[in-house]
Amino acid sequence: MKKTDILSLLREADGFVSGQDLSERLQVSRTAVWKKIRQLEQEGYMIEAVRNRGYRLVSSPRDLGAAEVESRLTTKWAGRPVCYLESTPSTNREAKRIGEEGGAHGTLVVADEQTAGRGRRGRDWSSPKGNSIYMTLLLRPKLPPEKISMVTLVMGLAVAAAIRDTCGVEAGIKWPNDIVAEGRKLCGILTEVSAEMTAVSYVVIGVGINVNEESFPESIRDIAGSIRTVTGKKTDRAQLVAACMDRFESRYEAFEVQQDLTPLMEEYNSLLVNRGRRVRVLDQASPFEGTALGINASGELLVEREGGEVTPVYAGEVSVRGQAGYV
Ligand code: BT5
Repeated sequence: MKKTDILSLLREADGFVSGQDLSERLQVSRTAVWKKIRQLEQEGYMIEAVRNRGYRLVSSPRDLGAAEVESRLTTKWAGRPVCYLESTPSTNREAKRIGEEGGAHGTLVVADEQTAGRGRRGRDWSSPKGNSIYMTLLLRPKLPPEKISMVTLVMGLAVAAAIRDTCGVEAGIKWPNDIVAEGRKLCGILTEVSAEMTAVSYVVIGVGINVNEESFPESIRDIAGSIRTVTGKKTDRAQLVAACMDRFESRYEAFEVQQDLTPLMEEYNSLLVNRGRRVRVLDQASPFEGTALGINASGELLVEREGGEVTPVYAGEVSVRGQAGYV
C-alpha cells in the first residue's frame, strides 16, 4: 500500500471515511492505515480523525507534487509513473533522458520550475516557480515517424478540454499547438521525437500551462495570459495535470487505433479559434494569406486562398498568425 492510495480514497470520499473502510478497500490492517495517516500528517497533510466517523482530508501542504498528482489520476497508463521535480532545466530534457534509459510509455515528468524552458525552434518558455504547470509525457507510439506531428494536436485537444472542464474557461486552440482564451496564450506544446528512418523509439510531449500566474515578463506581456487572469480564481495544479492525462488517454487511444485524427476532427475543429478567420501563413519560402477552414484527418490546416484554391498547411513547417496579431 502506498500513501497515495490512502490520499486517493480520502479525496474520493470528499468527507469522512472510516478506518474500517480504508483497511478493507486497501486490504491492510487498521494499524497499517493509521501508520500511513500519521506519515501523511508528518508531511504536512491535515487529516481530521473523529471517533466512529473516521478520517477526513482537510488540507494538503502543497498543490503540486508526485503524491498530489498520483492521488488524482484516473488513467490506466497516462501519467504512470509521475516523476516530480522542484526545479529542472526543462521537463522535455528530463523526459528524453528517461526515454533513453528505457522509461515506460506514459511516464510523466512534472516540475514546479524550469530554468531553461524551451519553445519551438529554440525559443524560450518563461517558467517561473510556484504558479504554473511544466510537464512532459513520454510515449512509445506504434506509429511511423510522419504521423508523430499529430500527437501534438491530440495533446492540444486534451489540454483545451481539461481546462474547459476543470476551470470553466472557454479555451480554444490556435493551430497547431497553442491553447488560448480571450486572445491570450495560456499554453504551449513542444513535441520532440527520437526516431530511426522508419521506426519511432519514443516521443516526448512538453506542455507549459500558465495557471495561477498573475503577471508576465515585459517581452510576453501582450500575448500571455493565465487561467487566473481569465477567471480571477486559483486552480489546483495537480487536479489540472490529472485532468489533462485523463482527457489525453482516451483521445490518444482513439487516434492510435485509427492512425489519424478522423475520430477527433469534429471536436478539434469546434475548438479551433482560427476557423473561418483570415490567417497569414508564415511559410519562409512563400508566405500567403487566406481563410482557415479547419484541419483534415492528417492534422493539416486547410487554408482557402483568394480564388478558392485550398492549401493544406503542414504543422512542422510554418507559423500561422491572425491578420491583426497573435491569434
Ligand atoms: C511553444 O513554443 O509554445 C511550446 C512551449 C512548450 C513549453 C513546455 S513547458 C514543459 C516543456 N519543457 C520545455 O522546455 N518546454 C515544454 P512556441 O510556439 O515557439 O512559443 C514560444 C513563444 O511563446 C516565445 O517566443 C514567447 O513569445 C511566448 N512565451 C514564452 N513563454 C510564455 C509563457 N509562459 N506563456 C505564454 N507565452 C509564452
